[in-house]
Amino acid sequence: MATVGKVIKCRAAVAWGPNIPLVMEEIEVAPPEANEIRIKIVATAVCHTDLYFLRERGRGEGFPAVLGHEGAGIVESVGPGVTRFNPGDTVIPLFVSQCRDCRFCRNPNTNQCDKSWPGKRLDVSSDTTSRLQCRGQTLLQYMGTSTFSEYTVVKEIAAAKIPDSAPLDKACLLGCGVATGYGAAVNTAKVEPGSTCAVFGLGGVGLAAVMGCKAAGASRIFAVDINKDKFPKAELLGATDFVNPKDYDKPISQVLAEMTNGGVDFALECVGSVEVMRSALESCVKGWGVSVLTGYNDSQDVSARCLQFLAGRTLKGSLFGGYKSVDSVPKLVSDVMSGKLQLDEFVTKTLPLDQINEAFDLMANSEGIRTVLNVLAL
Ligand code: CXF
Ligand code: ZN
Repeated sequence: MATVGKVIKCRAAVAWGPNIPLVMEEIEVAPPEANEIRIKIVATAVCHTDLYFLRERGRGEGFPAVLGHEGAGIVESVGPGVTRFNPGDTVIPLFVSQCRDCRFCRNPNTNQCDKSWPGKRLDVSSDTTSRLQCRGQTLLQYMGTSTFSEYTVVKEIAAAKIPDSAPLDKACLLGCGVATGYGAAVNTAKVEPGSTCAVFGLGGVGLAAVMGCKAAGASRIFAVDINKDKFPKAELLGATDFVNPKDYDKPISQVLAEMTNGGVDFALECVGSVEVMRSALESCVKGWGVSVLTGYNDSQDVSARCLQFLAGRTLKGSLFGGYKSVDSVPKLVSDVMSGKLQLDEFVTKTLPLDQINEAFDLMANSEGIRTVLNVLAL
């Protein structure tokens, strides 16, 4: 390849600061350094965390940056020491890495790789360096992935190799939303056959959680959302009951308790609201109810009465659906290719990368589930 070892000039959507639209810019992408790979992005989608970081977080740090963490593409070149990839491989960049070597990778019960982009900060790749530059400034590599660009560089431990024949315009959703929700149900909650579940929030993560509850054999899946227009898709993916908190003048936990003889076995919070996290916990049945939060908010604390826990409820968190990323994403892709996992319903709009601000507006207005951006670099 003519570009190997050279700086690539390409187009990317740059976030120059909070609460201002992204700007399509020409950026420079340096060659991959040791144990890194440079990827030509083919498709990428906007996740709510991108929107949260840009518009809702309310702090000025972490800019300029290239956002984006639901992407898929082709390896353009590899840095020294790379053993897992060759140029031409089809890959999904991963914001949770899997080095296979650290204490956490060696433990079968967690996916919290110690070499991962640190969960504490949303603004930098894990070693705080960046291969992206624009107008003489370094662009932070958001979540270590920066997929809103024609080219990006990631660590080799932060990419999953997938079949060349995978449909990248859908498989990119496995980089976050679908894996997060589906895995929260099957891996973290460990939903049981015949159980009752409630899924709070019917965006991409929530719908995937509904799919996970169904796949795990739940007998009743309550879909909870303040927007009733979200219910038909939830039904299509397996929800059996629909609850709009706006229709009731009592806490939704009480409504669910009355509908389920005391509360659901499993509750999944897929909104990122601390109030909803508390409701989800309180909606679980005493004795054994498990509540899993997938949403994110770094400015407010989650609170709950001690008695909720003393009565036998458990509150858990799930990052990337608890999946050991490098090992699991190829399996999820093969589930998509065999028809076991349905992604079509999640893609509600397709746009070129340069219309990315429209995709952010759609997400902000809760219109549709995922906008997939086609990245059309030569
Ligand atoms: C995020 C939530 C905030 C931490 C990183 C992962 N989940 C999905 O976008
Ligand atoms: Zn995400």
